Amino acid sequence: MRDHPVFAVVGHPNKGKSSVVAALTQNDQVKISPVSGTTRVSQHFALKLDNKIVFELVDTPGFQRANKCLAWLSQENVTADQRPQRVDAFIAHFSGRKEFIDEVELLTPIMQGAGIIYVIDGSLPYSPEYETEMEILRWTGSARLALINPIGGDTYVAQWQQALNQYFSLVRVFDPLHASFDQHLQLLRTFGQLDTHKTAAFDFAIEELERYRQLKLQQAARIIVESLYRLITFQQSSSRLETMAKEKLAAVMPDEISQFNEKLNHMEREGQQQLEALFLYHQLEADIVRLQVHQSELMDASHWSLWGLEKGQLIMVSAGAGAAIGLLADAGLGGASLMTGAVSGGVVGGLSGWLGLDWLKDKLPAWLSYNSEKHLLGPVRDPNFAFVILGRALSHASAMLIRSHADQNKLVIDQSKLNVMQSLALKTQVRLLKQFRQLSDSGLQSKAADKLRTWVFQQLTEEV
Ligand SMILES: Nc1nc2c(ncn2[C@@H]2O[C@H](COP(=O)(O)OP(=O)(O)OP(=O)(O)O)[C@@H](O)[C@H]2O)c(=O)[nH]1
Ligand SMILES: [Mg+2]
Repeated sequence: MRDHPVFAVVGHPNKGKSSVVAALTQNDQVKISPVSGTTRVSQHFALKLDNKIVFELVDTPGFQRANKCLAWLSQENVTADQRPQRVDAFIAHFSGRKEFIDEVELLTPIMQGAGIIYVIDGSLPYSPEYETEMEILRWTGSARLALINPIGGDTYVAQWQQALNQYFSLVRVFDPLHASFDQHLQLLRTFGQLDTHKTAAFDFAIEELERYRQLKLQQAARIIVESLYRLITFQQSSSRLETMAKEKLAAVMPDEISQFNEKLNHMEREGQQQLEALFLYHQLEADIVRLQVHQSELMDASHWSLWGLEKGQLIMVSAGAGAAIGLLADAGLGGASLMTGAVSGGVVGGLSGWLGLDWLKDKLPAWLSYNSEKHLLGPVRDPNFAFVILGRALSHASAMLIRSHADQNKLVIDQSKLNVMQSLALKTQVRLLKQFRQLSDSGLQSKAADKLRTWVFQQLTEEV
């Protein structure tokens, strides 16, 4: 005997039934498509906490022959108390036959004890053809909730409410693609009202879901800071650089840089995927511009300003941190070690130009001799790099946090999020800058790492 509630999500074809199932059970593997008649058989999806099922939703095919079905049910004159048996007789009679294949599929879970969630589209006008479906559902005698899905807007919501109230004890508006986490919880509370034996169990489950959400956000902050650490400390050693004659290094550098970029992107994607798995996304395609550290300018200028801080801002931040000289030296070293053996006039021009200081040029010979002995590329010491990485991570995370599991599109990073690091208060930027440096020096066990995790957690909490 199961001790969790089960609800069958039913309705007309193509009204977002599967979308409701995907959103509420946080399962991106429910089949959803604009093609009517996508769901052909009933399929159970469970929401689990700690491997324990909280509730189950049954995704069902839409009604195809509601009129004929009701006509069959009404052939015999039965009193209201006998109607559920009549529905059972319908299932028994047509089971295994082609004639009412969809109706049999969708009515079976209901007659096995599932509550009913009836989904309609609130952007289309109400019409009496739905009365047949609602009447059949009434015949089952099961507890019934109607969900108005405002697929293309809420123009007809009020009209629908009037009609639905006559057939359903509870009527709610729920948009499976855009509902917030709180709206999910509210709806679950309504499920609890539908099944009065389970109200307390649902209230408990809702508390647990909220607690889990917090734990997951903390875990997300850990993943983001860990990924940040790996990226800002990443070094690529190259035997090729060791063995190759100095004169020939210039020829292999583009290839080395491109490998370096490959690895950076790979590491970043790994962090994103850990986060996606944490929030139960299994097949997310993220549309996010690639990280690119260039040989000539360290990084494409447009990407820099998109993800991190503007040039001017960074110089201000460095000065504010009281670390201007140290940072510039670091940036210089980073630039040189990245370009080991292949420093051209362009690089120096780009770097010192970017930092706005010509005196860097004078230091060049010293870095060269120092770094060319290390045969290493990276880590990218440029202080803006950490801002870029964290800005990207937060953008990815928040886009995912507000996403619905019913969403079929690529994960799109909201343009306004791109400037997340630029729009922080100068004080915060300065503090972060210090923490990035400490993180890269002292690692993930450091106080700075803790503080960064707390800050990232706060940012994520504000998103949801
Ligand atoms: N814009 C928008 N589109 C939605 C919403 N809900 C569902 N859709 C889209 O409507 C189409 C049908 O959604 P499904 O969830 O597959 O509908 P269904 O009722 O399960 O359809 P069948 O299985 O074919 O009966 C899909 O393209 C969804 O992305 C919504 O709230 N807003
Ligand atoms: Mg479907």
